[in-house]
Amino acid sequence: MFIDEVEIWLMAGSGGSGALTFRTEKHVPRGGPDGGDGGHGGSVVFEVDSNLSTLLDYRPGKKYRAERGENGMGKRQYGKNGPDLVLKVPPGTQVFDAESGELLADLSHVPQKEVLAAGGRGGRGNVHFVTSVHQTPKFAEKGEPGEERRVKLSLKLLADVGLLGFPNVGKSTLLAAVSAARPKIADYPFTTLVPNLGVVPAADHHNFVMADVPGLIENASEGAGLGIQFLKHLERTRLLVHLLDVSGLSGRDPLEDFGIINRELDAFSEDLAKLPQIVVFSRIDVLGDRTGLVPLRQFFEARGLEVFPISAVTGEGVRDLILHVWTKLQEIPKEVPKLSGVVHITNNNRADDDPKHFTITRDDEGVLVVSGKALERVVAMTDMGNEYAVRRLQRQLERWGVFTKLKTFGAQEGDTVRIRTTEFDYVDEDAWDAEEVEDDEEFETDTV
Ligand SMILES: Nc1nc2c(ncn2[C@@H]2O[C@H](COP(=O)(O)OP(=O)(O)OP(=O)(O)O)[C@@H](O)[C@H]2O)c(=O)[nH]1
Ligand SMILES: [Mg+2]
Repeated sequence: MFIDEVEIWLMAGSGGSGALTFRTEKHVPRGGPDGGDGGHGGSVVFEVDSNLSTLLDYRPGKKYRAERGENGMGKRQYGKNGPDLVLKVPPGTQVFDAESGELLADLSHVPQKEVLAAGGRGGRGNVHFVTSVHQTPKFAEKGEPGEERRVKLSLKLLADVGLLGFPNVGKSTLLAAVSAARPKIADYPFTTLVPNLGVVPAADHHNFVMADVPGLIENASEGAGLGIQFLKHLERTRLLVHLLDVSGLSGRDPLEDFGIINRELDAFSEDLAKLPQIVVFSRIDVLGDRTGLVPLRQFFEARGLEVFPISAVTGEGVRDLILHVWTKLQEIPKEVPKLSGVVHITNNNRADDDPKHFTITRDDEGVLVVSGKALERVVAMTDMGNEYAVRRLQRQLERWGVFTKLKTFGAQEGDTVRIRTTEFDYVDEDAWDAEEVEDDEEFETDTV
């Protein structure tokens, strides 16, 4: 068993901005605000797909982005929501926060979907900001940024298919021919001493995992050869590919080999003996005359076993075998590895939703950095190019105690304050124009 791991970025879509528009009608000289809301950004969602066996489709370091929401429009029209980005993963995939190492999700069963990066809320259009005092709000909200996080996907790779056979029949050669695995291959028995796993590309971008284990001989279940210590690897597979050397090079009788190995499987475990088998005649390129294979094939087919003659060296018959294995695998249910069963998605930036919870630090350059999830979100949703929106933000920051706390922290007139990517100069609160505060009364009532 080995572990398939990859680190990727998840970037949810931001919400679309709310619209800043006013009604224009023939007989109404100055219509009221009618800016609609932006659409919500798409989330990044993981979905379990039982046809997958590996995480090979994920490119390390790649950013997987969901689309943003459309902007709102006039006449109170909503922007369209951005579609979710659905990422398919094999059952048994665990998702960890790459920074903290915290387990975010166990994706174990079908159907299962988990949101791992939430899309941003759409910004509200100016219709939402009408108050008794201000009938014509000249600003709208920007969309909320989508959540971004770096995650590590981890999958304990279990083999779907096990290669079975006497030593030297060509098991490792077959694995090397159909996967990127590079097991040792040589013309003597027991070349393979430990199991090798390879990922085999099959049809339609799907793949499966194949295990090559050391060869078996008579009395392996009693310890002969390398014994049966590796059979437990085969026991967890769903299908066995049983290689028989029909070239005559080994001097062994394929029928006898078949019987011996199956008796060893029986002796090892009932579960292993019960697994479906596909019979492969290997090293057929060596045979000049193949008529001898006809009765042999009939023998197996009469027992309901399918036979595939191959040469892993020339490639003859190999693709047919792989496609057949893939078809078979789809008929055999996959047992899902037992995971911890916890599913705790801690994403939501809505979890810590109180803008009064923030911290202040001074960075190396003397900049006062105000951090707090909800607070930063409000700043991100403020259109800094719009003086009305900026004034509203000032009022909000004051209400949440940002300026008071900055003062307590030792902020001096002219200090740079940073919230998220927005910077402004600190102005002593007491110097504020009382009139302006009054003018902004409308904002006292609106909630975030
Ligand atoms: N001509 C021919 N030779 C093959 C073919 N497949 C394997 N061989 C040769 O057979 C020998 C044994 O191949 P391996 O793949 O190491 O056999 P194995 O079953 O993995 O053997 P162990 O690891 O010892 O159990 C090597 O010399 C291979 O080159 C084939 O299709 N045709
Ligand atoms: Mg080998």
